[in-house]
Amino acid sequence: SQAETEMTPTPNKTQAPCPDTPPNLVGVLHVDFNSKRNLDEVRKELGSLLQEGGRYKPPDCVAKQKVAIIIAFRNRHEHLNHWLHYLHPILMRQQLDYRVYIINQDGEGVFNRAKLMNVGYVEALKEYDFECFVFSDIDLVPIDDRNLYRCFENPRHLAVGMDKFNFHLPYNGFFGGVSSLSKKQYLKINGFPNTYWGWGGEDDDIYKRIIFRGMSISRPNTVTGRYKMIKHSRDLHNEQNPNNPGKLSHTRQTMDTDGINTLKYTVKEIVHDTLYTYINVDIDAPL
Ligand code: UD2
Ligand code: MN
Repeated sequence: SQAETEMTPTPNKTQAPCPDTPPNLVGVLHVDFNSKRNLDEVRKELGSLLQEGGRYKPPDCVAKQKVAIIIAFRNRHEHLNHWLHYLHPILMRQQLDYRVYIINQDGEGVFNRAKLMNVGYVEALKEYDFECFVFSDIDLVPIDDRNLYRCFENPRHLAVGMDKFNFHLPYNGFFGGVSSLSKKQYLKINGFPNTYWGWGGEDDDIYKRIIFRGMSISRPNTVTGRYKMIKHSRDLHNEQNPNNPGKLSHTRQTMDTDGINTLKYTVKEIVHDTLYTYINVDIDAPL
């Protein structure tokens, strides 16, 4: 009848899953930090392709994973502009359903990269059902878009070859720079430590947690895993902490009581910019 015809749903609009290998990757990229970029330029360039909050979904297929990109941040605006300019197009070509979180440490206290990453994990999950978390420094840009910002069978270390280390791993257990963990992998290690204030050690603690929980490290190959780091000096209030290396001999004991299960912080502001979600957070840092 007439009524039934009208009720018939429009032909199957369900999208197919995106292919295993994204079809539009280009491989080796040209990355250059010499020219300055400002945020408005990057907004003009990429804003129309993104949803508010620095969010993207492939338009014509269902992404393999929902990925939160989490960056610990304070006072690195020039780096942020470069990072956004280079990473958004790469992540789009990788056909991810992703969103970028800039976790800003409020105030002038001692910086704490790993604790900020924990905050990013919790806050991102309040917004969307992410299954994968990529934790990145703000100053690292991959020079090959085949280095997928996704999660794998094991926790992944993505920043395998950095220009500052002559494109080689500085040591076997190196886990710094950029890494990815699925929600399940992250919870298995009780997240990251909250107690590594200042520079150094937190990445090694995370590595140990992963090994102690019986997992291994997945890595891209040394060609795909190449990165450029924007040259910088050590920031104010992120001095190398001489107490951090010693803590590493206790990770096996401390990991159960220092992590996502003991995380405390206060969100002061959330801003949904076109290019990213900015979360300003008080993490009770010592001065
Ligand atoms: C190395 C590791 C990094 C981390 C750190 C020790 C590499 C490429 N990365 O980085 O993952 O393990 O050693 O803690 O080897 N940040 C700010 N504002 C600040 C201070 C830090 O935004 O005032 C953020 C920013 O995202 C930065 C990251 O923290 O990229 C790491 O700090 P860094 O770049 O000063 O340390 P670096 O390059 O030695
Ligand atoms: Mn750096």
